[in-house]
Amino acid sequence: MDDGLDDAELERHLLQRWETPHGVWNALATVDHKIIARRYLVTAFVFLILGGLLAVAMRIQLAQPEARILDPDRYNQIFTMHGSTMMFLFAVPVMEAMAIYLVPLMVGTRNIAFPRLNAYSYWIILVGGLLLWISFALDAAPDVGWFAYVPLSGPEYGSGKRADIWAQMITFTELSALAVAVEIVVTVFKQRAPGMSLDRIPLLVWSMLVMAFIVIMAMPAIMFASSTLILDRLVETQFYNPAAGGDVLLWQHVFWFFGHPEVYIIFLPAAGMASTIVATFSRRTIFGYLPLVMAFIATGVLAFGLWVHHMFVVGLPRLGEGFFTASSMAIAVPAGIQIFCWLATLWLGRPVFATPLLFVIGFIVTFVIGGLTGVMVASVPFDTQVHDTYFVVAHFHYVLVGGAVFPLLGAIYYWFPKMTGRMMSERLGRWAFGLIFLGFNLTFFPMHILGLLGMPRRVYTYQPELPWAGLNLFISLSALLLVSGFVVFFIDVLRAWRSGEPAGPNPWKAGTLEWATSSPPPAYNFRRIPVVDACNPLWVHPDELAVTTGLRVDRRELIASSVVEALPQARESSPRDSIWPFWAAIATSIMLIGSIFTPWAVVWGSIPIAVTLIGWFWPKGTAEDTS
Ligand code: HEM
Ligand SMILES: [Cu+2]
Repeated sequence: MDDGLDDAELERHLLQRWETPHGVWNALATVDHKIIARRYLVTAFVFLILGGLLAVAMRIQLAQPEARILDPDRYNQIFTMHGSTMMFLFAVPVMEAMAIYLVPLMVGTRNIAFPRLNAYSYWIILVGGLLLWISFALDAAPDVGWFAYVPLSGPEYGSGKRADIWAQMITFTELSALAVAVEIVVTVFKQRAPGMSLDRIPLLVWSMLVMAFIVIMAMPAIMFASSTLILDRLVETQFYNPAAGGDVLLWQHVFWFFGHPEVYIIFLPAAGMASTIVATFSRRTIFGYLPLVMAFIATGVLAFGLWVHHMFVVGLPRLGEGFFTASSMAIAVPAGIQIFCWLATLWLGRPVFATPLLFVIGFIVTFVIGGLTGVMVASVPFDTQVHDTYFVVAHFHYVLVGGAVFPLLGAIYYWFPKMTGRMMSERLGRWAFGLIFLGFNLTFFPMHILGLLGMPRRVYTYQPELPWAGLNLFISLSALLLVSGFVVFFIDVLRAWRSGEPAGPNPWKAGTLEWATSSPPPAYNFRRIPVVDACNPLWVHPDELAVTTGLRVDRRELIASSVVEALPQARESSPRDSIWPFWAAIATSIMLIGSIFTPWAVVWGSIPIAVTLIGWFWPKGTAEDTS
């Protein structure tokens, strides 16, 4: 028990239980949520860089009419790789990574729920990303767009193994996302520090919780889509073949039933980050905590009622058009509530315009523009006009980059000191923000005009007679400005990681629990689990938080608490490190990659998976197993 121990002794015991020892083997076996989240973050940012380089390649090709730098086939692969990488290997995983790092700290617990599943989920997404990028290196990357419409991706037109690789990459990412979502839900519902009742949960945690529920509801649809696609291609099922009673529109329905909520999987965590940063730098509690939580939940529910707006040009019944236009516009209501609450918080507070807040303000501006064009394309006649043009490319980059990348960069500036113990530079941060904000708008705003001038998306070149050349050159030059902003950001990250100013536990004087422990936090997160009596416990008790005692120190243990009131219910053991999730991920990967080539891989490949799962769950007689 930890009751009688003084701080130093307690720390020694806890480290012995929780710390990941040195060595490659131990690194592969670790289940520490912070280490796994760091891996996720680094991996996701590597994919952002790779996806960004592809964007640069497209912009070089499009800078002039009739350029011959990329041939049409390469260009098809590149825009598919760019979209798929950004959506599946950067945006979703990066939000999951932030959840894996921050949620356990913000709710005041020692590790995430199901930590071995967490380790497994990382290896799975890593292999999925490698699969996609190795196929690109071999000139066999998917070329069917990030939504892989049939029949283009079906057995008749999709050549080679390209579409299969896309479909199986999707399987990897959805598997890992589902695993993380379950971990988040259980961590938030069952592992909150005593006293953190539902109305005291930090807003970021709320947003991650809603995100996790969206993942759980949306991913099965894309799982169905990618699996049936590969079945059609590999064993000649006829899901998408109208001649045999299949239906091509079925693909669009199941894809977008996932694809639209996907946008909110990315946006809601970003809204949580914005809420946190706005409150901290306004030096006051957030204005409208309850409306914000309600808006998050409403967004999560409405997200499932508007997928058909991606399909307006397939010819819908009049009633369907009206319904999906109305539901698409309705989502602007919770978005408006959020923006109102953030502005009110800034207005009523004493805002300090540090880099994280600058990124959030950039986010609000950009996201509002993206929302306005969103309301425009929600109208069927307008959408029919601009469908598949650069207007749409402009719209979704405003919501994706404005709505997710900007707040994410703000969040990195904000939580970097917690993760590494070092501060990033305010001066470089301002430069990065200025260049990225300006570069982004100069790059993407003119795309609206190009779209209205009729330039279609996904074309590898265009004729000089068309009135598009000047704008395209301008856009490509502006993209360089945007890229230079990212370069400044990454330089600052690397510089700060090695030699930034030491941060101390709470450099921003923030109010939530992750700032109640050292930076970076120790392996066990908190010496003693804090007791919470407010939304921002560190603002109410700046000197010392009340803590619980009574957890064992001779094994990994944490507090399980009730869902609503967070009353402590039980001492729960938390799994120790294990190499088996790694082997299970390797076995799963062999099965999934094998099934691109032969259906028998599913049969034979399930045997090694079963073996690794037996190893994973076999009782080892440790204290954690027997409690
Ligand atoms: C960093 C600067 C970026 C630039 C310069 C850029 C540029 C482009 C361009 C030019 C296209 C259209 C290609 C075409 O239709 O021929 C495109 C498509 C796309 N981009 Fe980006 N992009 C950037 C960042 C992002 C980010 C951060 C995301 C997501 C989080 C993203 C998601 C997409 C998607 C989903 C597509 C559609 C791909 C498809 O048509 O299948 N982009 N991008
Ligand atoms: Cu949508």
